[in-house]
Amino acid sequence: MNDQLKADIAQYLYQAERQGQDVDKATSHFDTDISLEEAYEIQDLLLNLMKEDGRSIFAPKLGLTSPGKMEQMNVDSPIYGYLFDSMLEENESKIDTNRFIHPKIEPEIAIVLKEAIEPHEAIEDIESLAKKIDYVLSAVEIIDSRYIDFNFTLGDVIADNASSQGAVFSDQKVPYGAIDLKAEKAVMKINGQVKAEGTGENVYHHPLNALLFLVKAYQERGKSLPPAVPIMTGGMTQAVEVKPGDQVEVTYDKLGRIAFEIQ
Ligand code: OOG
Ligand code: MG
Repeated sequence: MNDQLKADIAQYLYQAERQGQDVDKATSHFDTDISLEEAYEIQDLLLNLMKEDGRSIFAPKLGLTSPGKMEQMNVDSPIYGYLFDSMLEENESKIDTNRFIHPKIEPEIAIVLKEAIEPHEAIEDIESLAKKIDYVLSAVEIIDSRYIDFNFTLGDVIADNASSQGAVFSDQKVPYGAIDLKAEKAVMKINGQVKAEGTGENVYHHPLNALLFLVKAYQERGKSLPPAVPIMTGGMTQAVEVKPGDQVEVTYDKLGRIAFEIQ
């Protein structure tokens, strides 16, 4: 794929996001395959366009880490993308979804590192990764693919910044090691009805395995993984659609409750 096509795809996705207008997946619209490497290059171009608007990156995030979600979206690998500070929403608030096309919510476990993980550090397993962790917290991501009906290939969704558009974090920080992340359960209710539930085990068998995937992807690309920001490890359940008026409540066994109203 030539550089012009990468720039055109980034611009196509940028305009869709700015205008809140869903579009055909890039691989169909531009009649091209997108390899994983090309997809992350396009994602970088898209992030640059968003930064030129004055928006700043808040934290990286993982996606498609649960076997259930991989199956739902018909893909076979986790991915990563970025939350911008403009995407952060308050817990216990009303969330204006005007900027969204077709929001869906997913409960997540987020992990905060004590110190950066550099490209050449030897982090081979979750035991060595655990030593780098400061604390964990609950999150609810509000995703919003720019693609019609969330219909995409792996290359498409990576290029589209992993469907990022919103996130709510709990302010309850739980020391890593104080709870069993694999067993931690989230129950997601909309208007009082349970819509989805799942545990940390759904996140790549353990949220730390998901984070390890990100560490490896970053190290392969010579990037340093930042400390002190919550890194979402991916949905613990399938994503569920929300609409204005919905009251969302997600309770976790040990992590903090997250609730908000969709407007
Ligand atoms: C891609 C984003 C997936 C997650 O937690 O799995 C994601 C999508 O499903 O649109 O953020
Ligand atoms: Mg997510």
